[in-house]
Amino acid sequence: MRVQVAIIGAGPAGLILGQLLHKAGIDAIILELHTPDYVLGRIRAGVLEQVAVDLLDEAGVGARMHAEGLVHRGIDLLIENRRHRIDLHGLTGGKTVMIYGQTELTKDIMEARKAAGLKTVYEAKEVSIHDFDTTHPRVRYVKDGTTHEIECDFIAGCDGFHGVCRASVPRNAITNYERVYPFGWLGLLSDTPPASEELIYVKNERGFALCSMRSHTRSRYYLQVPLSERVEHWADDRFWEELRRRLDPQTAETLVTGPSIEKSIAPLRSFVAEPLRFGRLFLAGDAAHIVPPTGAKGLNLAASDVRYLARGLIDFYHGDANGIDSYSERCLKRIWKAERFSWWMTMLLHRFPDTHAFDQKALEAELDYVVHSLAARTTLAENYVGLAFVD
Ligand code: RFL
Ligand code: PHB
Repeated sequence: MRVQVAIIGAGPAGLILGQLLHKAGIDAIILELHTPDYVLGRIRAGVLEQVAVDLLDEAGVGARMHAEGLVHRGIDLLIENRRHRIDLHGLTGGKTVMIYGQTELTKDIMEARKAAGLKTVYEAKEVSIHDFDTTHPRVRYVKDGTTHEIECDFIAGCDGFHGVCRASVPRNAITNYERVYPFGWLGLLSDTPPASEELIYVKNERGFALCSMRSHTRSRYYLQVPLSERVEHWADDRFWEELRRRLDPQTAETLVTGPSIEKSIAPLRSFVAEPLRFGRLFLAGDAAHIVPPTGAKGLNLAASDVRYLARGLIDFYHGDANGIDSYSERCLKRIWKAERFSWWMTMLLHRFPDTHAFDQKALEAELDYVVHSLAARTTLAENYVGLAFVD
């Protein structure tokens, strides 16, 4: 088989890229290791920046998001039992974020692909990529015991942090920057009304917590836990009790609890691979970088990477290679700003096991500064809603 672009991975990066290329008349195939149900079963992101919302509109898959998503104009920081609102809308000249689950977004794009008859191979095993240092790359995979080969012009590595694409690049051609944090997030999803109208980011001496949501009837909560914790040790009652202890009395009092639909622990990590292009192979999304979820940037960065990549590929097929030549550099500028913000939010709001007494005091001062300074709140808001594209 021959296609113009072979996309590896049907997460948000691969699916959005597939849709943008389809709109431009570029022939692409998506190869995904897992089944559609497995992909849809992963409960992940919930917050979309305005630029991601715009991109989904551009890709023609924004209708249900606008109908069912929740537009949020602010977030709360809960520090020492006091809630401080960050007025995202007021501080950014009218920008907002959209609450819409990654699961729903993924479902919308999967359905759009199906309706348009686009090629997706689920349960594509043993994917391997070849000759991407030439103009004739190839991709091989096994489906139902049979080996298949695809010839293409480009390979888009959208296969997440543990994928095969980044791992196929010669070690001396890539530099990895990494920071691992000494804790994880224990997440719980439940069909209960959210604790508050807007998200609450909680700084507490027992550890960080986050009250988020998927709709007016479905909540998502997170607790900072040590890396040694196991999800089996967290019965729902224990989770709710610990969450209440990290909340202010009023929020704890009105918190509606119920059985969990999903519960999982995710470790926190910051990671960037440089560069993002190796001949005819491009890395995008979690395949190229990871942010701790505190800044809600992972999915949004995946969207902004594929925005650059789709534009670059479209220009290439119109005779202009500038976009793909500058892909890595332009993406990395935006990636590092989101990495910085996510790292900063993480440092500010979590409890670190061995913080030096001086650093602890300095962090407390910084937090006080953030909630009381208009300049600091404006900086937080500008980054949270997503930095504008410079081009
Ligand atoms: P994905 O979603 O990991 O998709 C990669 C796909 O590639 C497939 N794959 C392969 N396919 C073929 N062959 C192989 N060898 C393959 N290896 C892997 C995988 O099965 C998968 O389907 O990466 P992508 O598309 O780059 O998307 C990235 C986002 O999923 C991720 O950044 C976000 O979920 C991060 N994130 C958040 N981001 C936000 O913008 N806002 C949020 O509020 C937010 N909250 C979160 C999050 C991530 C979390 N976890 C669990 C890490 C909250 C959490 C708890
Ligand atoms: C979520 O709803 O899953 C979520 C929201 C905000 C974050 C991280 C995760 O910063």
